[in-house]
Amino acid sequence: MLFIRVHLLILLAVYSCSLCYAEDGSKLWLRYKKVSNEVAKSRTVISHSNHQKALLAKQELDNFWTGPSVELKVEKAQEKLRDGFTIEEKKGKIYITSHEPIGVLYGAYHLLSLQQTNQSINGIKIQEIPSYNIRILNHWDNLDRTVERGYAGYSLWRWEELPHVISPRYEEYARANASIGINATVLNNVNASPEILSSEYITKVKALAAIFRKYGIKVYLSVNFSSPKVLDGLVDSDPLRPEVQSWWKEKVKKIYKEIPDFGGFLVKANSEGQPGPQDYGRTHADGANMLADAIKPYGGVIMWRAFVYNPTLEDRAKQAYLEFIPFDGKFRDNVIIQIKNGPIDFQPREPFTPLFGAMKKTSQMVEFQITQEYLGFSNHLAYLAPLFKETLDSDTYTDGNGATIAKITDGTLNGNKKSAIAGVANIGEDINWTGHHFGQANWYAFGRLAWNHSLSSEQIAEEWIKMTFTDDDEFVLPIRDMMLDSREAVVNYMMPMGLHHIFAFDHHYGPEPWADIKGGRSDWMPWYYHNADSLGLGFDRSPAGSDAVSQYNEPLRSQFAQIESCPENLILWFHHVPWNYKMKSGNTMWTELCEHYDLGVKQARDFQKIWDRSEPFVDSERFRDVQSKLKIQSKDAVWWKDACLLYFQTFSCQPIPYHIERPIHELEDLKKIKLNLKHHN
Ligand code: BDP
Repeated sequence: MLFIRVHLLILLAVYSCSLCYAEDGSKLWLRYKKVSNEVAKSRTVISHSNHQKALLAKQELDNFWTGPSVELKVEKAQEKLRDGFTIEEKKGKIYITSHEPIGVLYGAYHLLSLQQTNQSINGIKIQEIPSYNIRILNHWDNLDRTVERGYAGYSLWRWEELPHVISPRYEEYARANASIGINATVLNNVNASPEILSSEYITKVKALAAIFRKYGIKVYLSVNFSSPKVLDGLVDSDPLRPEVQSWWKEKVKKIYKEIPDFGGFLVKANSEGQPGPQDYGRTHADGANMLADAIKPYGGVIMWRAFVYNPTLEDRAKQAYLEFIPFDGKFRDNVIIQIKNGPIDFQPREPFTPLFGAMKKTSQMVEFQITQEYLGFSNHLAYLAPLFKETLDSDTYTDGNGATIAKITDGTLNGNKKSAIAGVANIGEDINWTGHHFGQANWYAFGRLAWNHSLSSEQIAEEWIKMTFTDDDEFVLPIRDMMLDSREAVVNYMMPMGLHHIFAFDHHYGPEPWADIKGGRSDWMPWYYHNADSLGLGFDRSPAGSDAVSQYNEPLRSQFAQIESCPENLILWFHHVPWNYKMKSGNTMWTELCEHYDLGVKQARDFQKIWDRSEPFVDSERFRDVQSKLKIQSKDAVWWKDACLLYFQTFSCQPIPYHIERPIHELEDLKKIKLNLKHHN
């Protein structure tokens, strides 16, 4: 008996130790340590509000805050703070104040992040008001738990067990989001199954909403425009037919009965084979407004996506603009048009979508892709804050200078009642949530920028590194610089100088600039985008070509239209550039292209060196995980470089300059690579 007990004790000790020390990434940036009894006794945390969220804030501070006493207040008079907060230190005490209970929770997490990043709170006096009202993740999760463009395992939502079994990860997910201010989530894929609106699924959604509510997160759903027809056998789903309108009204009523704070719908209509109002000769405005009217009485929002294009003769990059501009001012005030950052599709680099700023009487929001569909899945380290910022800081020149996308979408310029920003999530069931440990940084960065779009990529990276690993400068600084370089490295070894969409067909992993699938849509073929021929490379979008440049305001229009003034990092996006065109560096376009690919490979190898050098600062589990991913990234970078240079060389007919690393692959071998990766939708 005694033997068994001792044995059990040892087992327990080993188990609990491994729990305290296991660094598997499951804790994300929330690696707070529980305070000792002594610390807990040395200070008080008082909440003047009994609201559940304020009490949750108190609980988090009780558990983890090691500083002086704190008082939490929710004050009616502080309306301008909205769900933001102030933190003030006066005479050795800290006061966190908000207008909303959730603001107090945000304030508590902010305070804890100051502690985790070792910042002084003496005399602190800060005020934080979020840039956007709705800070939303879009999950592309299917009801069978596969995740479209997801690279971190199956969906977190265990639909088959809901509503009866509640995974502890639902609350962990909500807490992580709340800690960075994310306050909304779309649970299911934009390629939506009508089933999500069935009573059975609404009950499941209700169970998730109940958990998320504690953390201030509202639930939204993607809806299939044909739901009335498919779910309930209506003859069609024509938005102008009264039966269809009543169907949606009833559906919305049922949802709100179960989930009174339901957020609204996200809709992908008439795009990539999804149904929509155009199936009945109606317009995007007809469709969006019909849903908006149904949901309006409950305060709900319709996020209507502008990602629409068809295989027509018109340049795909121009289509969203052409489709939506005629409806400017025709959308209800609870419709927000959700626009991808670039006019094609989440490429490593695109210019911004010209629709931003062009629709002056319509609320607009940006959609970023956090999941790395086009940036090496969860195998490549690519810190995306610089990509997000590049878009947000772009000046659209609508009505003069300073009309950045940040200001257009946050309501500063057009007084949107509800401003929003969306990120397609990279989260799955993997123990570390995002597949690659550094993928967590992109979830974090999206949340931080949604909260405050003026934060710098550097600052966000530093915060994240300190919270996720260690605050030792010897680690923080090189890792921060590696992160800051990483997106550009991916651009270099995949698609420099404005090249785009030369990925392997369908799954989008690896290069396939030569792909030409018989019977496939031309606008899904790489040649449509790179246009390589004996004269040069790139898509002519100047007035002599597709004239996509005309969708931009001056001075951008002329700047992009003239090859001499076009930014060189987008030159192949806007121009068909001769192989021997003289670049600003003095190189020919061909040599410059070779140098970019070569640089990308070198950068990926440098990341390996930086990481290996940092071994003493990282737990072995995460060290090895990242190390092995960086090996894949370096190999892939060489694969990309060889594939693209050898293929484009068949058109340029020029040697690869001698200062460039020699290819180690044969083009014919690379062409044979067919990865068996499934793309689920
Ligand atoms: C593309 C993806 C596709 C998505 C689509 C979308 O390849 O899987 O369904 O975007 O955003 O990037 O609707």
